[in-house]
Amino acid sequence: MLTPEQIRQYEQDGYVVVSGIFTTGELDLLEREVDAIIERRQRQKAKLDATWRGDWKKDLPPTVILHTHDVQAYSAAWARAIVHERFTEAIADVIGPNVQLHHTKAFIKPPEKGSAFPMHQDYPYFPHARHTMGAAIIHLSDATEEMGCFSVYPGSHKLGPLPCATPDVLYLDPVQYPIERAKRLPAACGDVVLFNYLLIHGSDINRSSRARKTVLVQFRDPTDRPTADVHRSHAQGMMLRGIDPLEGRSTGTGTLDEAKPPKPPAAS
Ligand SMILES: O=C(O)CCC(=O)C(=O)O
Repeated sequence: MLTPEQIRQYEQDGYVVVSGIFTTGELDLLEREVDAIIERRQRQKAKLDATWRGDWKKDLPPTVILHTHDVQAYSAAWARAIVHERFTEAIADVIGPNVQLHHTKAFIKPPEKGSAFPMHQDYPYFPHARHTMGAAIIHLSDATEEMGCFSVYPGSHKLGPLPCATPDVLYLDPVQYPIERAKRLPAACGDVVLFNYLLIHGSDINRSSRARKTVLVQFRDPTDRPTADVHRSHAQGMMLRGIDPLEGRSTGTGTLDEAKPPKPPAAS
């Protein structure tokens, strides 16, 4: 699926933008399904705003971002999308043949007031030993600079884990890593951004008149061990492509239990 140049870019820069994975028909359906999930969850009074807390936004206007985890739990179309042949082939091209689900989340940045994300690494939220963890952002709308497109510090994954500005909300010092210095990655509907979880990334406010819609699929090599028992999610450990050579025994969190010996028959 990916060219050697795209694979090299993922290794060198920590991210790559891939086009042509999903058809227009597939994208239309997936967008409708995300809208419907969010509407149903709003009717159920679920708490959907995912705007990050913290001082980083003290000079910004009030904003909101609609969000839900676990799209594959709510929609069969999304369950099919995360095992899509070309989608998982692109991920396999950057982490190897076996691709395991960690979690999914949908984001809708509403027009004019869609929240920014402070610059951060995903690593401290779910640290792993070999750093194979990455994410695929599937764009269900265009994402221009004005719409608060995804933004990165290219090559920053090579810095390794960095200290966070606060102990509870795990973003980086906004003076050292301002969003203004990040490279903007404007995207068209259908583009998929693959990036390593050590890459410094974030995004600006959606100031446009259109909603920015994305679904993020977090993935890993199944033999990469979590180093902390954190961030369990629906269907975590499910294989999206290939096999788990260790049958769930290596990953520790959220995957299959160690095989247990059969219970002895009850005494008669
Ligand atoms: O969608 C974005 O702009 C950023 C999302 C993000 O950084 C995250 O969920 O960790």
